[in-house]
Amino acid sequence: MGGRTGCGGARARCLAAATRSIFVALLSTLTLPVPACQSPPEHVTYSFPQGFLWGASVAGFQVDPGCPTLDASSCVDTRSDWYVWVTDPDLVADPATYLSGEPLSHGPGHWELFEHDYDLAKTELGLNAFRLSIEWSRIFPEPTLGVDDPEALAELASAENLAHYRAELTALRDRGVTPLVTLHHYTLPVWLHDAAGCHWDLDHCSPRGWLDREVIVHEIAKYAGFVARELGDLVDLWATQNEPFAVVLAGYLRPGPDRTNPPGVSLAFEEVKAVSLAMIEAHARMVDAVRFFDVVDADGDGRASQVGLVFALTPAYPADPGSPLDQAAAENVAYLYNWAFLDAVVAGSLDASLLGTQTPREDLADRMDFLGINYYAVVRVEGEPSAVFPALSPLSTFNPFTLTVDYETPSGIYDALLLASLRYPGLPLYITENGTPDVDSPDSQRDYMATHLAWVSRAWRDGADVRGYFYWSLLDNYEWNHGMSMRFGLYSVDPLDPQKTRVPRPAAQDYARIIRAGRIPDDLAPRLGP
Ligand code: IFM
Repeated sequence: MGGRTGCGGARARCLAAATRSIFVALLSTLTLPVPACQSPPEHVTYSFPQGFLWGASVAGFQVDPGCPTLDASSCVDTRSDWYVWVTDPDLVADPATYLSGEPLSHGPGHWELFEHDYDLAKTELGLNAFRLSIEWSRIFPEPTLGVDDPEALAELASAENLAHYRAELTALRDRGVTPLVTLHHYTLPVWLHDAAGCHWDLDHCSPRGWLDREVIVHEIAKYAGFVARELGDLVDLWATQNEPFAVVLAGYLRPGPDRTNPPGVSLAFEEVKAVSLAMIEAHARMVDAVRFFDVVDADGDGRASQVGLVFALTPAYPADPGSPLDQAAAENVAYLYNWAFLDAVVAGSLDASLLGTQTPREDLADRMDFLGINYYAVVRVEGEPSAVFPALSPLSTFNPFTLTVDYETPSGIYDALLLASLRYPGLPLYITENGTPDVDSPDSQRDYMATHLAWVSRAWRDGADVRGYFYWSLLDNYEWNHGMSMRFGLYSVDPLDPQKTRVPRPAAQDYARIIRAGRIPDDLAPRLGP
């Protein structure tokens, strides 16, 4: 196993670069002008804190379909906007949606095979935690509009699907695996979002998803509270939303080949900011609802619930570290892509117009018990002398459409953890996703995992309160608009295999060894380059 890029082989230089990056970060509104070195020092024993959560992550829409024997009517949820998005022939035919057209039946069928998957998770990998999502449209296939009383909501809920989730969560608990439940992982019920109608004609479509701000904030809080009431005896760790910024960016600002979320439109900046604000408010109201309704301490730690948000935290570096324009632009990217949203949900400091000035909002503050960080990439930024899109923000002194996204910088996970620690002291952190689709080149997934984990360990040693790591993903799954063409699984699943057999990749064995040892065994530990 080798680190992908070395840092000159000098331990002192590595440490100096890391330390410098932290202090410069602190002094410059918490962005990183200089990337930390690429490989951790060789001598470090990569260990992890006591009680560390070792997990893997999945999302319902991505893993549930494709059941070997169950009828598609129970295996596939046809009531979500994403179902419409990936199956509507006109949407699939529109090049602007970048949809693969892959049938959902090619998915790994976790809805049916969950007991088997949790056996693998426990007995083969040794996981003590697992992140899954509950699908809103499975709980409430029909509208809940105008119904606020929990007993009346219970009448509307799908008893069958609630029983299914209870069985899944019980299967985890029975195996001694702590569930972390995401309540909103991209999908909305069709009765709140007409994905096709809004893609073709946003002005006249109905319902309008995140654009119907008051409706959606109210309804998602009701849904979150209902799930917490029904399943809170099995769950203590809740994430309100997954990667809200991706919903805003790929759904409402700039859908593109990398990701399109429904409705896949490019709105005026004012409307984009309104969507972002809706998601911020939704988070706060969901937290209130979960805290109110989850009254059972499932794991006996004295707390019935801990509620956080999962965010793709992206460190930003100047393309030319010596250029003041690039440095300023990198700070602005860090603010607009990360902190503007996170400051609102963590501290209740809201900058709704993205002017760079924040106003306290009491009803948003103190709504984060932890931050889930999804780490995949860093960005490198070239600066402009003035705002490229003043109507978006005076801070847009960079072109958001031509940023260089770099997926090959494992030290970015360290920077993400340290930056979050410095900005939000005392807030527990989890890596809720980290993984690579590059699974079939020899050792790349193994290399990826060991190197990123080494940096997580290093971040912990340097003071980050990181409490768990969830690999993305347990299984090959339906990667949104890409279908099954991007595979992230520790277990491969052939989309055309009628049995959907799970076959471990070599990284699965590595992960099991790391978990068993509670550290990265020496033969797996990344080495410095020449
Ligand atoms: O598959 C996705 C997941 O749903 C959200 N985070 C990124 C993953 C890989 O693209």
